[in-house]
Amino acid sequence: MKNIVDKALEKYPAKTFKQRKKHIIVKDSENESQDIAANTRTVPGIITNRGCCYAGCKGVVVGPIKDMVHIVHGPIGCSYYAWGTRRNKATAEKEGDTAGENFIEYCFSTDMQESDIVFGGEKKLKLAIKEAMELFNPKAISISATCPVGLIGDDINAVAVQAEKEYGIQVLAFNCEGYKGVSQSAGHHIANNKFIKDVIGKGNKDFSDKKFNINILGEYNIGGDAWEVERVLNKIGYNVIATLTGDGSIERIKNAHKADLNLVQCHRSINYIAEMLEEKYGTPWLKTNFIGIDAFSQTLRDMAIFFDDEELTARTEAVIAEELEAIEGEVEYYSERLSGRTAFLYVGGSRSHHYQNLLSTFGVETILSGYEFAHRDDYEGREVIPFIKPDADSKNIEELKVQKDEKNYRVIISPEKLEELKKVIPLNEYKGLIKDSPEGSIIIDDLNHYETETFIKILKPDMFFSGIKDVFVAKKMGVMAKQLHSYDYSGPYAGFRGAINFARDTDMGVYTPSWKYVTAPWKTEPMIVGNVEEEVASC
Ligand code: CFM
Ligand code: HCA
Repeated sequence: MKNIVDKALEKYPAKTFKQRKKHIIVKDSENESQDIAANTRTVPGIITNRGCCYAGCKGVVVGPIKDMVHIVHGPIGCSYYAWGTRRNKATAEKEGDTAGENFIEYCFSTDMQESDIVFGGEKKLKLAIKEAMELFNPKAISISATCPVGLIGDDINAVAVQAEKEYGIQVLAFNCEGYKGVSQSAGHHIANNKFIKDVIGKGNKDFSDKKFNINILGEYNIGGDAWEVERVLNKIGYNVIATLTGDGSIERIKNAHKADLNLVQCHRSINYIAEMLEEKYGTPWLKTNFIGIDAFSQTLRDMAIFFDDEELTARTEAVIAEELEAIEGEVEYYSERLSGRTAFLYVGGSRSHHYQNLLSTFGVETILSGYEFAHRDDYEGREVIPFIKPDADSKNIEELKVQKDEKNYRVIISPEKLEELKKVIPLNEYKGLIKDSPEGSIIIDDLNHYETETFIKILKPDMFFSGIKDVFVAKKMGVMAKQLHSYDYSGPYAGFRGAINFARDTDMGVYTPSWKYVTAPWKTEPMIVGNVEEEVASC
């Protein structure tokens, strides 16, 4: 009897079967060396859910910075796609050099036409910068390159240097052409390198009157998540210097080297910055999870352990107790209605891990989880980093080497104490998705539409959490489906209150009477794979 994975892939040609099999594992804790193939190019012809390098750079990391004008140099479609869909929210800063400035709702594009592709688009880019300056007078501008820009060789860096001289502002040029690298993750890396080189460290704000200075890295304020996390952190007594990059401010990011601790939420998109900040400025980083009641409480306790301050620890416990008390009744109500159900989680590079805790709070078990573009360390933990072979990204993206900044480097905690702390909290450490996943659950890299359908037919989950490109497939199969990238129109889902928003939305999805009007294909057509009960029993 074939196992579930072999059965699901059996319609593939032999070569594709072999390739895809390496990207799928069934969690088995008896087997300590479960490895997975990741960060490789998608098999041509397969309908992947991945995005491109430009999406990772402009759409994900750079775009949420509110007090900059982000100009996309390329055809209008690239700008339009990245306009507002990600739901990264922002409000203008109340003080500082960019107070009152928020350009997040706008979509700036050079709108390249065929003639620009033939004769070059630099003139149009210069004109776009001039127009942006006249209309908005921003303190900083970003330029993101799309595919044709790289192909025709427009020099966006030269245009940026010239504009800096002309207008006396900072202009950051990102060579994040969509085709570069494997996926969005290449774009994260390009964006991060530039922040380290040209932004962080440029600020000189003094935080010596503040205690517990932190940065939040890899949190993009989708549906207001960062706001909900900050609400709780502020209540405990933390001072957030900068968030990268949700509700982000270029002025704040310039001062990010002043923090005592960096919190790393999305390891995939930001681990480079965390590592480089430690090398350059001595700031340790802590792996956090703001999603899920237990996970968030644990993160708050880990932070208190790091700072080792009696008052802060007491305040942490008091705030956790207060927040839990406020949601107690709803947790109980939704747990009763949702528990015992099963879910598929399929998102970009970190949520499929983070959301497992939130689902389990309400008694929902994750039976399949996958990432679009994570790297092996996101699955297997950071200890595999030295063994990861060079990939397509390595050829295209600069591997930045940073050095100690003698002027700004600080020993925040003695090396001995740091080693002690590493034994109790995840300092500079990420153990990855596999170790935390339920036994027997399926873990998939770069899940595609064909596999989505097949695994739904075999495992029949009660819920499917994913992105816009595949939720409808699941819905038409009669499975409740919800977008976990943009949260559809809802959120925040982070923190204590966010957990209840998530449960309420999921509950609505599960109990809506509309399911009565959908007939799952397996009720009317023969199964494309064998007998479900038999398959599940044999695994
Ligand atoms: Fe990190 Fe993200 Fe994600 Fe991501 Fe994304 Fe996103 Fe995502 Mo969409 S940075 S890896 S590139 S948590 S945009 S906010 S939801 S795929 S799981
Ligand atoms: C991106 C952005 C995206 C897309 C989501 C989706 C997001 O990768 O370009 O496919 O529904 O979160 O908005 O991941």
